[in-house]
Amino acid sequence: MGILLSIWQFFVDNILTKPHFLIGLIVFIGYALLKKPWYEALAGFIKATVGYLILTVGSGGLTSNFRPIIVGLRERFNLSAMVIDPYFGQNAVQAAMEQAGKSFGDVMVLLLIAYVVNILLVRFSKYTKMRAVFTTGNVQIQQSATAFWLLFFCFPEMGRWEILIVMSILLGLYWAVGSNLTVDITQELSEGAGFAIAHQQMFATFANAKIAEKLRQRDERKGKQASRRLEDIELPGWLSMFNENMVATGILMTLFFGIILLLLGKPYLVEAEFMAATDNFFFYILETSLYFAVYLAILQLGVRTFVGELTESFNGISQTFLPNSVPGIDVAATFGFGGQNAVTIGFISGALGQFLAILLLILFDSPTIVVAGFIPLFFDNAVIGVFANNRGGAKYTFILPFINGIVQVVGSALIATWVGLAQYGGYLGMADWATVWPVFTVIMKFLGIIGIVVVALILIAIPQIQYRRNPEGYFLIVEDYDAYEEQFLTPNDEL
Ligand code: ASC
Repeated sequence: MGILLSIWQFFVDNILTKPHFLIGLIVFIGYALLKKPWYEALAGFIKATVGYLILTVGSGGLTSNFRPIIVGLRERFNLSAMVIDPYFGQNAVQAAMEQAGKSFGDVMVLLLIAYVVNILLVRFSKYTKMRAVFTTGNVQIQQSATAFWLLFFCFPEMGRWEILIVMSILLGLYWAVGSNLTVDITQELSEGAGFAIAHQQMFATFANAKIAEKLRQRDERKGKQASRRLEDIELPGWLSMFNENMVATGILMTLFFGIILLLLGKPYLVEAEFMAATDNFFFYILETSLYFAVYLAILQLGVRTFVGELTESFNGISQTFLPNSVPGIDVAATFGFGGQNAVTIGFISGALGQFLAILLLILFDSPTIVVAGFIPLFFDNAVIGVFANNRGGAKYTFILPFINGIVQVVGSALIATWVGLAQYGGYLGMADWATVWPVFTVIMKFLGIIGIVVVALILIAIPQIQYRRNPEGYFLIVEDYDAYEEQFLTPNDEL
């Protein structure tokens, strides 16, 4: 047992929680199963790993550059507030567990069992109807931490093994069901690139994609001219510069971060070592803001580098071990598809929604004040923007992320206050953790053990309902996208 656990620990530390190696390994195995020569499998491994690392440089660059700026608002204005951000959330759970005298050492065991549950559910997709394997280990750890605390809050008396078993089942189900929810919309967005989303806003993304679609259909029924997608709108005159993603991002971010940086003020920025006293404030703002466009371009290059490899090689896995399945990968991969300006607009609309909600919390004297965190602000709202635009058109790219921004703040404030995490300064804050998980927590807190069964049954039922809506197309969309498109997508699905 000891040796097995050490091997597992090695695998978790070096591969499972490093999605670039996991995706590289999946590509290598996929090509090997397709009986490709070893050098092609090796080349695939390298391209996939490098591509994924490029994506990480992009998303990591965005995070490390812009997170301190957003969180700076808290320090600058001396707010004693809770930051909604996955890393702050994880630290808060760890601090809370220490205080409660609980050790979080079991998280690796939990990850193992939940991972196996996830794979088994997809292995038996014929019965479970779950078609996507979650591969984004970095967020799985954050989610395990928060879920652990939520469960501990509902069942403080539960023993170690019981907690581990219940959580593995619930988390394994959440990963498989959530990722499966995004299969169809992601396949349609990427025109069959063969992946789904495995992240922290899968339910929210699905819900917003469907809402956008329904609202567009309603507009059409009312005889209104349907709103076109951003990429199909040719802006006239000087506005035409916004047609180009890099220019649009550069200008919008300079305005957005310009305001925030002005609010922070040069003295604070110098004191907090963001800029040198000798730097010119205007050029500092311009350069900092333009870096947003730089990292976005890097991120999109990364997506282009690895997605093709993954699409092709995963056939090897879906023809053998995991029939009818696709890999669930980081949400940032969707930013390489659809209208590129949707990413930027989704982010800004979401930010406006969050800021409004935070203002309301302050005005209404909420016991918990929230500070926006960059990761929920950007990754959640950008993806909602991308799908709202893809399925509903330009109008909803502005509206839906704005609403989501409000939901993220209010949902996080409510749940974190209730379960006692707010006082530790952070909460995960991503859309599913401000909506779906709080609902699960309420169900379990009030129904006890029966609540666990209810949550599990809800999760198990979701893919069954999806399947029943289109039994012929359900697996076809992952097996053979072209055939699916021909059979099920009418020209009406084009905006
Ligand atoms: C998260 C998280 C990250 C980012 C990254 C986005 O939730 O913890 O580091 O989003 O996965 O690409």
